[in-house]
Amino acid sequence: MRLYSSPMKEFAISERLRNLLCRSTRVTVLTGAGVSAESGVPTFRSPDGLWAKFKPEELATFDAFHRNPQLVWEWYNYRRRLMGEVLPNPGHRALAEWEKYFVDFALVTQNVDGLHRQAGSVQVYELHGNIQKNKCVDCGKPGEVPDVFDPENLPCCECGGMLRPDVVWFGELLPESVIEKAWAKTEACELFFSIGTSSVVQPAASLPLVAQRQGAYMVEINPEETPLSGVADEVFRGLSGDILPRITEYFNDE
Ligand code: BJW
Ligand code: ZN
Repeated sequence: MRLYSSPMKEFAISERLRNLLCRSTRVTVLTGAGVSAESGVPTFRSPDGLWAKFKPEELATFDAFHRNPQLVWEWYNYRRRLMGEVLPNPGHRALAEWEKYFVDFALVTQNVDGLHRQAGSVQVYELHGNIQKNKCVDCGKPGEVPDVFDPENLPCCECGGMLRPDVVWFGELLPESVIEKAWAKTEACELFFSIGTSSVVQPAASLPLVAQRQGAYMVEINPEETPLSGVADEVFRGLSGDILPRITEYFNDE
């Protein structure tokens, strides 16, 4: 495994990756919260991340919502407002460029913030949903919630069921068609990047290993070591907003 750290005076990538960037057609990228960190969106598991202040079992499970929907709605409204105010960073913008460059490019994200689309990415597989959307707990239909939150009057669907944020909580299945397509793009790719994720939440954490098992060259970008680091074919130890635009400079622009 090759390891590069950043910031560095001379940015270097392996000959193998340089060649793959020029001749690969099928490239799949998995992103996590770290990609949005430079936009000001808190990550989950960093020392100052969300799970250092809030308990996932009180906020990110269906049981938690069932027990205390007001609390869960307040937390999501707070994060919606925050995510509504931030902008894509150079990492998001670089990945939007990658989609135009590679013939068959898939961007699989665990992020619910919508920043990849905002940066111009089109083919985005949102594994854990989208925080700006809602769905009914009974019929599953999408629904709108009022701008002003009234804790005494929680938002409901036309069928009478409660509305909830359209995100995937612990213990819930990922949207079937999304994970199926993401899995297929992972199995078929020649080059796979795992970027800004702690690689602990399943089934997303399996994707880089699936790609590698199918013969893809697997690259990690993360300032910290993760369970993936030891098995990745190449690791860039740095910030995605710094590393991704530098990798783009190696694309064949003939
Ligand atoms: C930078 C950076 C910069 C910083 N540049 N990098 C036991 C064993 C195995 C599995 C399980 C188990 N018990 C239960 C499970 C299943 C569970 C799971 O995996 N749990 C593990 C935690 C143990 N998974 C599920 O429940 C999933 N469903 C499922 O498996 O269904 C089948 C099933 C059902 C029932 C039982 C068992 C199986 C669903 C998972 C849903 C995850 N939902 C959340 C919340 C989404 C909504 C919301 O936002 O509110 O998704 S949790 C949270 O974690 C969020 C994220 O998408 C997800 C992943 O986090 P991510 O993106 O990796 O962020 P961080 O913070 O962890 O890491 C950030 C990284 O960035 C760090 O490494 C930094 O170093 C780095 N970084 N700045 C680049 N500038
Ligand atoms: Zn309904």
